[in-house]
Amino acid sequence: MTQQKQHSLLNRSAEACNMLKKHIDNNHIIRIVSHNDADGISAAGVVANAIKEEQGQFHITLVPRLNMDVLSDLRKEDYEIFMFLDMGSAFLKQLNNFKSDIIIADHHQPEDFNPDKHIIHVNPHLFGIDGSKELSGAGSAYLCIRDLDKKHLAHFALSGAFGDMQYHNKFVGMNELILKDALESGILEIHEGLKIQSKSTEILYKSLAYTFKPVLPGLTGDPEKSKSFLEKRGVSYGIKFADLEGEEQDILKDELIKINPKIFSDIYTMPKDSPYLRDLEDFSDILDACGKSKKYSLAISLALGERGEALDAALNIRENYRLQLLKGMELIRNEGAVQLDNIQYVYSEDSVIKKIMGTIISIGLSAGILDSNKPVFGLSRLHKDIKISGRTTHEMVNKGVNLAKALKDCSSNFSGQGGGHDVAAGAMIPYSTKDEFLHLLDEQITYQLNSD
Ligand SMILES: [Mn+2]
Repeated sequence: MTQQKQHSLLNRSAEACNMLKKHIDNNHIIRIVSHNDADGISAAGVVANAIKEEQGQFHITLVPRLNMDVLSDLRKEDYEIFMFLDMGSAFLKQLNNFKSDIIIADHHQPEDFNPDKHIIHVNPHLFGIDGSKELSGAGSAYLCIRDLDKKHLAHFALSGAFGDMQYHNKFVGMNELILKDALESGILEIHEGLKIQSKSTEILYKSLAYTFKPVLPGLTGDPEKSKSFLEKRGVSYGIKFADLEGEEQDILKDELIKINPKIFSDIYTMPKDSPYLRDLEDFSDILDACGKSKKYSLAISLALGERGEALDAALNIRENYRLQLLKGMELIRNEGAVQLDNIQYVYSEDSVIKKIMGTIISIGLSAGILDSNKPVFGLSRLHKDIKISGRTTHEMVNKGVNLAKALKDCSSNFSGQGGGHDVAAGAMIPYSTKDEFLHLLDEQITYQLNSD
């Protein structure tokens, strides 16, 4: 059954690949529109690299979200083919009005609509495959170029999967199939080790504080605590992990495993890349930081293999981004979330926090700073609107929670819009409806928890 579903998805991707190849061969510029997070940038990267290798041309735009404004601008553009990556499945009706060919490679809940033949829609959900665990947007995008003999680009798909938190001790489903491609190509290797961030390039106590995936409760997001933790155990905190004596490395390993056993696990590396990008999770993080900081051309350059000055600039941006995350963690540590019956929320008008709200509440949940028994919503005020990011755990999803549905239904009541995944979703509503919206959302989640 699983194989059959995967087979159907691969067939659909092969159709997309044919369409893409036809346009490359006709010297058409491939118009790529993708999401500005690690997954979307990896998706754009995998497709752009493939097109480049086939001597084709492309034009990429990264956007924080697809909406009517973006769509109506794109519709005026004169391209023979558009590719929507890590987005598009929620806009099938609108895209159906485009005159050009379109490839959608997405993994979010699709709109219930059958588009015409000029659209090839690649999305795991269409074939009964879970798009929140088994395939990322970059994964869907990779499948669209896989038949061009591109296994050496498969690691981009996994970088996207890491970015979208699809890795939980292992890759499953389509991600696992893609992992096999990446290993076969020889670009990617796996070995066991401590999964602490930037461990060969960053001072140890900072490495620990910056370790968000997996989290180290008590240390993640807190440099001071990380420093004293190391000091107490007699581990040199002021040098890089890679420079510790073997004995100190062993002590640290034992102590960190006590905090979170998942910290010692498989590490995915690209041995030939720069030490800063060698660890695929670092690579994914750096792309994410560039995207969230709106340094789009830099993100794309990195994805296309540029290093040197581009890498230096990206590292600076990541450093800045990490400091912003620390600020966000401090906020939720100090102030917590506002509690309603079955939901909790964090509200901010801070210009820095607003931009990374989704990430902050995700980490807050996994680090145990926020109560994981209630879905959490991050509310960021943007002039007249509020952007909402919702996050919950797979345990809550098993109990009936579906954030994509709750946010979609509730926001449409207030002429907003929303959607995403059961475990992570987003919405936009008018600011004036904030309190009523939260009340309805609380009711909706309560309803989801009580019905089955
Ligand atoms: Mn994605």
